[in-house]
Amino acid sequence: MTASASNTGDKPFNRLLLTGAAGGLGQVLREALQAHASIIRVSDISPMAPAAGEHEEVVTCDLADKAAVLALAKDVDAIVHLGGISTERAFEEILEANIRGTFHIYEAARKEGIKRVVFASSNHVTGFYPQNEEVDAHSPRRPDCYYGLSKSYGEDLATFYFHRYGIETVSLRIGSSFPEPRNVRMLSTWLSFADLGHLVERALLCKDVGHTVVYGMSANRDVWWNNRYAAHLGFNPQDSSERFRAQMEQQPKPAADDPSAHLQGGAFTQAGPFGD
Ligand code: NAI
Ligand code: 15L
Repeated sequence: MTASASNTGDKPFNRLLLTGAAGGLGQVLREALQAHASIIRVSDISPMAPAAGEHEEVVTCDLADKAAVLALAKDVDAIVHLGGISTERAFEEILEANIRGTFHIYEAARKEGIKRVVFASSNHVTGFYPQNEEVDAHSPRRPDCYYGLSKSYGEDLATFYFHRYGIETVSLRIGSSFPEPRNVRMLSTWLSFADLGHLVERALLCKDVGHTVVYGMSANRDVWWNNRYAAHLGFNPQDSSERFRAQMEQQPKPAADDPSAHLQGGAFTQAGPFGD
């Protein structure tokens, strides 16, 4: 277990840092992480709502600000890094929040002696695979946009900081984590909030992960990803998108050449260009 040497409580960690805590998944994990740490330091560039709970510390921080991120990680035992831009945008925006921001997180981990990071990567690291091809953590990456490239770089940072400094990471290539799937594509990519909570728990508590890459998906009927190289995590999703199938299949079908119908990354594969 990656626990604080100074932790004397009955929870595995004394203090966890959660970035992106004001976002959709941040809100979910603020609640779910309570079981694992005495204090959660919840951080975002945006205002936090609801305000700090009893076992939370709220710190407003721009991930692009290196000094601020170093201060943010003080006295932290592990980091769940969700913060950043979560869809496709112009490269310059992605550069600041995601590329520099994730570098700052790893530098802060190095300087503060933090040995475990859970990194919210994305299925868009491999978005240019066709939907009829099975992909696993060893498949060559095919990022489908600047956003996907930034997540791919985040995974490279994780590998480097493990080999160079012994900082372990579980990179979660999250599919589509929302209360419910929103379209037919998400019947394959959906990750329920309950399964997300379980996945993050395994990513924090599992021993000897080195740098493990795992796809974040529920136990859906038709999946494109195989987690054979992450079996040691013990991630055992319980939900399935199947109960939403009839409802999703009532939506108008995308045209045959629409990327949502044949590429794993769907619409992300066609975003941009920006600023022409
Ligand atoms: P979100 O967009 O709701 O939350 C991201 C949070 O990061 C926001 O609250 C935003 O204010 C914050 N942020 C953006 N730029 C920042 C900066 N410069 N400094 C500090 N904070 C900044 O996204 P969501 O859905 O909660 O996703 C969380 C993470 O999981 C993201 O990294 C996203 O890329 C990743 N992910 C999410 C998926 C999903 O289906 N929800 C799928 C794949 C990956
Ligand atoms: C992501 O990486 C995004 O953060 C999220 O908003 C979804 O669009 C998801 O991928 C997806 O592929 O559905």
